[in-house]
Amino acid sequence: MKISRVNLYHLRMTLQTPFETSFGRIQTRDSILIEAFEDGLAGYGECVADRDPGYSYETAETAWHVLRDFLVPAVLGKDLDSPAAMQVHAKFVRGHSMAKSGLEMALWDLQGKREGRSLCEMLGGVRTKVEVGVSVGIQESAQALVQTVDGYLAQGYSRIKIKIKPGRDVAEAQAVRRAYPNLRLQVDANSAYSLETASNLLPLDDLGLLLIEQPLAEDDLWDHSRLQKRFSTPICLDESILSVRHARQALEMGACKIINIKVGRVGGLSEAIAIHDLCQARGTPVWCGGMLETGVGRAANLALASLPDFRLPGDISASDRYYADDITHQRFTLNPDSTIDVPDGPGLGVTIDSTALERATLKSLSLP
Ligand code: NPQ
Ligand code: MG
Repeated sequence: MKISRVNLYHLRMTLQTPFETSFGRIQTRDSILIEAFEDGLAGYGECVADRDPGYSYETAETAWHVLRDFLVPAVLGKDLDSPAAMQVHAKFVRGHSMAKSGLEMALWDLQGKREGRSLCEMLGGVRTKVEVGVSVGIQESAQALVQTVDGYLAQGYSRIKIKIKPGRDVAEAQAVRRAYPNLRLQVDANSAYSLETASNLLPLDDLGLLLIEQPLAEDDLWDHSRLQKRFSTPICLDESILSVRHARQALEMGACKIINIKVGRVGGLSEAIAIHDLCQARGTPVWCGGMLETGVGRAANLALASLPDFRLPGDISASDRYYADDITHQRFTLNPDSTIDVPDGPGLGVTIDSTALERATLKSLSLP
């Protein structure tokens, strides 16, 4: 394929409810939509960098800069054998995974539309619907948390993840466990602990959690391996796994027993698949993480989660969990069995609602 034009849109969308994690609380979500053209056909990709560098060092502004000044110029007019071939041209850019991932996604969508194949089909997906759960932000109190969880269970979600931070951890998880003895429950600390402070989390080991996600710093595989030895609950790494190399080293070190795969964090769908394939070969389960995506990124997550080694429910909630006003015509809804259907249209299987896109756009740019 040969890309002749790329449009970038910096978006800001209002969340249904504020979302609080150990790194902060947000009411609106920024992202960048990438629109790549070949012969009048457009493909779309989502860059999940947010306004603030809380989850990772990337922000919508750094991604905009890197896309505009380096990544897009590096692929415009080049003959690309495949969407993944874009990574060869992007190799001179160190890091900036979310920026790369958004551009790669647009090429996958474009190729799928050109060939009339769904992303699920292109990636080798084996499911028409995938199991999902909901990620619940930090609430006012443990009691408020139980009430919020109650609401999501009533909507049909059968797996709950709660966000934790120091001082808002064991009591919260215990309260949810007491209220729902058989619930599939997991916690996510987003790197809020050290090896020392993580000792406070030892009571979690008695709660039958599916996993404990990213308790320690993202650049600290070694201490995660020491911590995993003290817990029988599997540790799952999110922020620490930036490539298939990190995944292999984490598994060989015993730093985790489960891996959360996010397309943006690992630099694109091709790297996400490589991590999936490694984990499948080594008997390690993976699951699809979430970044409060619009319908574009959500469609990609659903296709990715249809691969065989995605054996735990994804953080891929229905559209209405996050946005009242999404930028795709398609809205993803929860089935009664806590699944969401994998899109089967060409490419991502979504179309852009241009009036909704206009409402969400802070600025746009056309290249060249
Ligand atoms: C996680 N996601 O698994 C992330 C964290 C997260 C669904 O829990 C703006 C940008 C807000 C990135 C909120 C979920 C975010 C964000 C949470 C990432 O760790
Ligand atoms: Mg996480």
